[in-house]
Amino acid sequence: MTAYDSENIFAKILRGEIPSNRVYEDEDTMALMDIMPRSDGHLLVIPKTPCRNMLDASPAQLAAVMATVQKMAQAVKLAFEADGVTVQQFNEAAGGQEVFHLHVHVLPRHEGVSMRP
Ligand code: DGP
Repeated sequence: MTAYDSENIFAKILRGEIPSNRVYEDEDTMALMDIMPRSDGHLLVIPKTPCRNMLDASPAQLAAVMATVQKMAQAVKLAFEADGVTVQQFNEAAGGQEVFHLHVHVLPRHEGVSMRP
């Protein structure tokens, strides 16, 4: 298992070293807008504690993150009058992961509108 690197972007955001557009926060998780949105309202949910991805997450981290994902999916569906919501999550470079702090993408979707690349 690859070690957690505390210099990743989301760790810096959690430490307040770089700015972010936070839309939700609780004791265990935070949600922020994605800087490269693939749909309007595209946001990310992250745990506040160190975790590289789903492969090294604890059951408690996963439970907290997924509870927030559900809240955010319900919220963006309403806020963006979406027809549906895509939830995505990538693990390791070969699995499409670019930032190595666990995060789940929440993307509001509209009928007939493709996600941007
Ligand atoms: P991935 O690891 O493949 O799930 O992609 C990382 C995502 O994180 C990508 O959608 C862009 C987003 N992202 C990268 N840097 C930042 C940043 O500094 N702030 C925010 N809010 N999002 C970022």
